[in-house]
Amino acid sequence: MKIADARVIVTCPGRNFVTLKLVTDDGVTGVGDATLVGREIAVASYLTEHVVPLLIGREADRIEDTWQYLYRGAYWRRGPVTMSAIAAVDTALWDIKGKVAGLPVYQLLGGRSRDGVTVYGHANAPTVDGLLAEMAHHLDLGYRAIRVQCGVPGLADTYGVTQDGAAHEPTGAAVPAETVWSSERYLTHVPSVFAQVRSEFGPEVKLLHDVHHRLTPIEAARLGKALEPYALTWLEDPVPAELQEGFRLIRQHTTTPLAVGEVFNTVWDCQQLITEQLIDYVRATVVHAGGITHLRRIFDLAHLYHVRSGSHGTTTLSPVCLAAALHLDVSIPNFGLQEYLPHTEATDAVFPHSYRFADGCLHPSEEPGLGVDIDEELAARHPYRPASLPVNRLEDCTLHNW
Ligand code: CS2
Ligand code: MG
Repeated sequence: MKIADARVIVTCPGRNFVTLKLVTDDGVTGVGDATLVGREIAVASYLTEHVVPLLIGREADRIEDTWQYLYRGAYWRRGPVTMSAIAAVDTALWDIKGKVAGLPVYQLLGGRSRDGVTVYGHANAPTVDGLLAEMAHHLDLGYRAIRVQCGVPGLADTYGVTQDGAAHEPTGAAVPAETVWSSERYLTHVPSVFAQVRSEFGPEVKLLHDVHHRLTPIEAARLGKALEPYALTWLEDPVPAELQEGFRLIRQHTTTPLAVGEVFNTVWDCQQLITEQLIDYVRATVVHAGGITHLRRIFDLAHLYHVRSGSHGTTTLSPVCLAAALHLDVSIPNFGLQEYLPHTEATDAVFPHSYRFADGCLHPSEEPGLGVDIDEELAARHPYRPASLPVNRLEDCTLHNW
């Protein structure tokens, strides 16, 4: 069974998505997400110009060989563009293999290790009162784990916070919006937010917080320590992770669990973090970490060091990525949590899928393959619109991490 056709589909049903659709000479299809928000066209052209010509005529069942062929064969390895392109091919080939086998992909990955995939949602608001209302709303929806983000007095914008509590996924204009940040104001305010959330909702609900790469290791150590009384499930991306050893300083000062990795592309980005047990959750996900094949490798290494999965799952990743992630989430031994922000109706219409949310869990599809597809006709009605993530500056205009 050979790959006979490969189509790169760019669509924007509310936000931009890049999808690869493979078709075999037997007419079996497979889909893979290749969305890299703010750099979508770079991946689309990498696929169209450099990968698709190599796929036509290849054996569709040789997933590992194709992965190695695209990774080693590129000579220029790693990086978000290359690994998102490889991820799309890998994911589509697993979809095909599941359909040919007549099994949902999680059965090919070793079957179920749990009944459902516990997810976390986002509660956010400019004020603590608004946040408490959003928390109550998410508990009513059935979430047992909730990420908490709140406005900071003195800052007009804060990562993860919208005026109406909607999900904070700010890809606006083609030219990035600019926000202003102060770590001092933030560090002063955040512990009091968690004090109020815990006193309002008690010890049961799992609480998470995303620092979004904005602190230095010693500032992160201070925050982690100040949050210890509130028993967070994780503190996410406390510092940029290029300097993996930077986490040693955080570990020296706090027992607050750490989660990192949504921007990781290969196991090399987190090898030291995992083998030195400097983190507790790795947040890499299918589309940016080389697909199901490579993400499983990352989780297998993590498992040896008591590190659990906590895959990225915002609406900047398509339903194809989420569907694929759920097959890994339900089968790996070291599952922790899966991020889940519902996509819009327009997006769900373009990407019909059969995973479902119930009682705080997502349940992967039982259909053969991944259980998701793309409606190409509908996708074509939503042309691409350039959109960038914001840029962040300190109060003295110094360029900082968004
Ligand atoms: C965030 C993301 O959900 C998260 O953990 O870090 O929303 C991130 O900001 C966006 O996906 C960037 O595209
Ligand atoms: Mg994050």
